[in-house]
Amino acid sequence: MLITGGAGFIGANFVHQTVHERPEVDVTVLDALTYAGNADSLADVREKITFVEGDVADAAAVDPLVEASDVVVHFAAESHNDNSLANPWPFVQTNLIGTYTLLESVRRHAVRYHHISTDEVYGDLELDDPARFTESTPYNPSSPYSSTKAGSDLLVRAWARSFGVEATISNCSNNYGPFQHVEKFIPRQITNVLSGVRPKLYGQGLNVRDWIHVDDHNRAVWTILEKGTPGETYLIGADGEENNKHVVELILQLLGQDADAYDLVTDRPGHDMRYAIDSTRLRTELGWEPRFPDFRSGLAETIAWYRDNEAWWRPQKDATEAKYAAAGQ
Ligand code: NAD
Ligand code: TDX
Repeated sequence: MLITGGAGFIGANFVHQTVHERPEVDVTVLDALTYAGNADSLADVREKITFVEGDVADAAAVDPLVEASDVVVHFAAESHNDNSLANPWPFVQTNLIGTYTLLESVRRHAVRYHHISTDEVYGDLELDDPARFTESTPYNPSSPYSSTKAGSDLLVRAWARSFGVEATISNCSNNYGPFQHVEKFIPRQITNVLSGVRPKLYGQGLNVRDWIHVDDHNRAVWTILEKGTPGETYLIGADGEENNKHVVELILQLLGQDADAYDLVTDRPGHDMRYAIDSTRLRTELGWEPRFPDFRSGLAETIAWYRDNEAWWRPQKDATEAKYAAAGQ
């Protein structure tokens, strides 16, 4: 199995899960180790996998690795919306050209491909809209990040239909858990509080995200690999809708602080209001169920991980906060 982006947040958790629960799988990770990739995230499985430092958009690096694999799971991406607003180019390069490069290679070698994507391709919902995203919701992305992810999904659909590439796609909601970069909402606020700094909420904090534990996402990916139908798309979500203000209040409470000890800061331009996933298809057709349905206890476990692993996140923290400070966030 070739896992791209295996030194990032979700990819590293997928590598751990695979090594621990499926020791028969021979894992190779391809990762460019951008600012978001961290080889330390793989330290305790390093001897059980092959690690290759390289770019998914580099056909010469990709092709022999794909040729040697039975299946490719493609996590590698530029993943942060705020960065995509400051400089969209790496998003076009990695998310579009990188996916194109992998697709051409899996086509050439007839290798099974799974594409990791996001619910953000569907745009956003109003707070009072009872609708949730399904596999048939039209694409309507808002940001450079989500538009390049949407474009990459469409490349996969076209390569499956036109060239018969054996590909599946999953679109998942917001993940939380260990090894997530401190630029992202939940780790940023946890590590702020652990550093004696007040959490920062964009706008009024009313935007809603549909949270899922990263291990539940990754078990769903394995379910799709084993039981999914090539050419199909599956939405992954665990009914975890929460507004940002409530998440910050919960983090403060769990860390023994006053629930209102946060700051409101400049909003994200074009900020999507609400995401919500209807994962009925994955549950009924493939039999997947989340193992972390309780957000509060999953969050408490995640807080404990950041408390216990300061050596992992501390080196990223100052540079990340300097970027936010320059943007008034
Ligand atoms: P991340 O930013 O933590 O990790 C991305 C990884 O990809 C890093 O290790 C980085 O070094 C690597 N990478 C970046 N550019 C590369 C390139 N050109 N070549 C090789 N490697 C490269 O991201 P994440 O949060 O783990 O997201 C992983 C995937 O899941 C992405 O495709 C993302 O769109 C998708 N996704 C994320 C979420 C979420 O909540 N984080 C939700 C749904 C879907
Ligand atoms: O400091 C902050 N304050 C704040 O209020 C940060 C960093 C974020 N926010 C808000 C913005 C969003 O409403 O919190 C919410 C979550 O923000 P992010 O962690 O940046 O995630 P989001 O933009 O929702 O995108 C995430 O989920 C879908 C991932 O980063 C994507 O890769 C994934 O596709």
